[in-house]
Amino acid sequence: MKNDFAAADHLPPPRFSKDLALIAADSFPATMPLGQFLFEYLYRRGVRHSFGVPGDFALPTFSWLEKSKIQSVTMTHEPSAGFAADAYSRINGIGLVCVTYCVGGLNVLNAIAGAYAEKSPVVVVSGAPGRKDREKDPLLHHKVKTFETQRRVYDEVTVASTVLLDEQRAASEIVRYVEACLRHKRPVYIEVPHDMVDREIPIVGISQPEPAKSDPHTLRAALEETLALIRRAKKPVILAGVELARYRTAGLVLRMAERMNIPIAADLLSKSAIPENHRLYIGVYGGAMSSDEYVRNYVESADLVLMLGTFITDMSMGFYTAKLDRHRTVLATTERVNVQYHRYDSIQFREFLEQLATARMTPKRFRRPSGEGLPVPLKKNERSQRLSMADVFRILSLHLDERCCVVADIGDAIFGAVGIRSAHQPQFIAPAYYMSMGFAVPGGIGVALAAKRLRPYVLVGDGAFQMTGVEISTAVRLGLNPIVIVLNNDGYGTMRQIREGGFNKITQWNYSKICDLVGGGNSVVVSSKGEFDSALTRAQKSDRVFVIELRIPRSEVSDQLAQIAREVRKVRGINNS
Ligand SMILES: Cc1ncc(C[n+]2csc(CCOP(=O)(O)OP(=O)(O)O)c2C)c(N)n1
Ligand SMILES: [Mg+2]
Repeated sequence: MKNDFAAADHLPPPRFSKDLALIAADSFPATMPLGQFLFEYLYRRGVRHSFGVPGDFALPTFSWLEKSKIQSVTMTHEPSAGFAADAYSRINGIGLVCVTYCVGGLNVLNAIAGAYAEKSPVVVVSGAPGRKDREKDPLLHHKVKTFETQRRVYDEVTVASTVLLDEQRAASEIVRYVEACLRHKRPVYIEVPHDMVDREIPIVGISQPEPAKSDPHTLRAALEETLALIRRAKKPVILAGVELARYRTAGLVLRMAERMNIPIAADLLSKSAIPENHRLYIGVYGGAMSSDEYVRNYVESADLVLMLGTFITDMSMGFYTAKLDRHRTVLATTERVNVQYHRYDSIQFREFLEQLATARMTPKRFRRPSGEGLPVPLKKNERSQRLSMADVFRILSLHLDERCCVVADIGDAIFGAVGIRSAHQPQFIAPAYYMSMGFAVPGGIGVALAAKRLRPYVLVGDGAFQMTGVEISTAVRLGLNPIVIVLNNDGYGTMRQIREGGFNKITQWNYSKICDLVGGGNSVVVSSKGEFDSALTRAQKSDRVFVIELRIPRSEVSDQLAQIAREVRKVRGINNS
């Protein structure tokens, strides 16, 4: 199944090669300096950029990085390096963060925790005190409790963590950890003591990754039960999940949907995993946070919901307002397959999808109402009107096409983005489950480096911008051209919706001055629909960083945020009057 991109031709193929000869032990010299092998192996597995900040314990490692074919990008602050690497990995198939011990490693921890939660394959390489330094347990700078502290902390946010203290095992450890990252689509941690990185290590003990296989009986039983349900269903729907993007299996699901003529909805995490201009795509489902009533009604009245690769999270399911009862659902993920009340383990997700995609089935009756969900063009007499949040997403949608990637931060930037719908197929990337603020500006840098043909459209609230917005400086230095849309509603709008308080106040910045500060890019301040529309046209013509500050009244929120906030207040018993 090497060609599932032909159908879902909207993400570049993962850069990591499936050609195992490239990573066979005999394709390397018999010995290599550890640092050289580390970055050569990562390069052969598809890493082209590294994001980080150096420090003295990491300098020898950074020197090897600089000599390698991987481009090292120094960021303003480690959290940004983590967010950039996370966004990069989602598109590229693998990414890399290089930092120094504890002050760097612990600084980037939150972003890596997000990558773990949302299944983004990031390799974290941290410089560290030397093997010799550790002998008498001295008080070295950057040490917290013991020399093991950072690795132990990382155990919680990675699938595997190691300290390379043994020359004999270093090569096989590197291979094992990088392969684990690729297999599980989750971060791994490799700590490199500064006195190890120049040592010659034998390139031995490298075993090829074995493709996992389903148990054939379990697979057959799960398929038979699923296919029987599909055959009986009069109104089935597919709820495409985020794992389809991570495991590059959206093409298989599209093939299945097309053969069976079954409509497809996405959720907030998987938005854009299925091309949104596909004839079977109906919109984003998330209970009360759905993109529109049509998709909400369709999914809730379906007699079978095929959830494929779906993470069922509180926010993406509209804070417990989604209606997806087990008696009318199949939930298949990389971890298990649940068919109604039955659970099947030992099934490979891809094999399950491959078999569904080729199973015989009479096509269902479905036809999407034409023009449903598409944005209404901007009329002349509206242009002088003030922007509402719904208009922000509507006008943006009118400008988006397949060369755009919307990168949304937390706040109304992400909730309102549920309503983005274009006649074309832009990409969408956001930390929609872990929901850490500060993701989008650095994330835009990761996107731009991972896929040159995509221009990032960064949507960021004023609060989130104050966390990592200065990262625009890196975009200017690298000659990238993200369009950064700052939704300035004077503070923490999302929090205000849930609970009012002085703690939601932040300093009003003059956001458009950021270009003066960092020495590049253009900026503009807008508050009407026409001004926003014209600013987007100007930004699209410019090949530089372009910052658009949107002045939004404090009272303006998207319908999706209003709904979510109402549910959160209800569940938590908050009276916000
Ligand atoms: C790192 C981090 N800190 C705190 C929060 C909690 N939080 C969620 S939304 C929000 C306010 C966001 O403000 P802003 O970026 O201005 O967006 P708005 O809600 O106004 O649209 C806060 C503080 C978070 N999600 N992440
Ligand atoms: Mg705000």
